[in-house]
Amino acid sequence: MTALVTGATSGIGEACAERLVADGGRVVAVGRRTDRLAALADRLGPALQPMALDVTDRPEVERLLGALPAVDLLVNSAGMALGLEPAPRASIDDWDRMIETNCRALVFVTRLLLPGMIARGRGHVVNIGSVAGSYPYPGGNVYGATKAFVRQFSLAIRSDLLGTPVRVTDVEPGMVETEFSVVRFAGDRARAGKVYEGMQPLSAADIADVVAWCASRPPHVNVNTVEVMPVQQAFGPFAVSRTAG
Ligand code: NDP
Ligand code: 8X3
Repeated sequence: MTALVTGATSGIGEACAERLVADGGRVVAVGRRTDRLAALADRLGPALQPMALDVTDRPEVERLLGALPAVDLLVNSAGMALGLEPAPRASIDDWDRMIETNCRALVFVTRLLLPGMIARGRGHVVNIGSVAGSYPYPGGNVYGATKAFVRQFSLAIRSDLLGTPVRVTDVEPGMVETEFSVVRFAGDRARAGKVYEGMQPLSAADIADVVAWCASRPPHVNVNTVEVMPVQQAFGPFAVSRTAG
């Protein structure tokens, strides 16, 4: 089994790479930070092939993925939230980067790998969506919308792939302690740490466990969507404004 894991230099993608190698697979690990990729390769040995790549660089994505050997499992984990500002004050550049990474890059990478999977009669795409794609929260505006896109794209390509053995799954986590909040808050580790203070978030390994479970079902089983939260996270009531306007 050969997997391509994007976002493998940190968090959920890194944990997926570790888990898939531990389970006996080979992993092509994609990320921009070459020092992280080198450390991962040192740690996981020859089963891990590092691939320094910015998934938003479409010509590079086409060049490098076009030269790949057969990929059986694609885990699209590269992604981010940037900022938590309400829409009228949010950075348009941040919005642009989220859309570019979480949506455009994800669909291009997927599109490039699907024909090979179909031709070989074997393949599985696991996208890392988010509960933010189903449940809106203040400041989650474009981030949540990108994850709703990932959810719908995942379901939609299931329709397109009917009649082929290729499987598609959207794994939608709640709070997972990774570098996610550090990135969201532009490197402010103190603010990021507060997100998980006083509660037990999911770990990246918890999500890797879900991904590994989805990927190891018998070939006739497609897990469409998995939503998973920490026990200490749930839903809020509708917000109601009682001021005029
Ligand atoms: P991390 O910040 O720890 O990891 C993000 C990964 O994405 C890094 O490896 C980063 O690598 C990679 N990445 C970002 N941009 C690019 C790019 N342009 N090209 C290649 N790689 C890129 O966060 P998580 O592991 O938590 O996030 C992984 C996914 O999980 C994201 O899609 C996120 O939205 C989703 N998610 C996270 C949740 C959480 O609470 N943590 C909950 C729900 C979903 P590098 O910088 O080296 O390129
Ligand atoms: C990350 C989960 O709730 O921080 O996608 O948006 S949340």
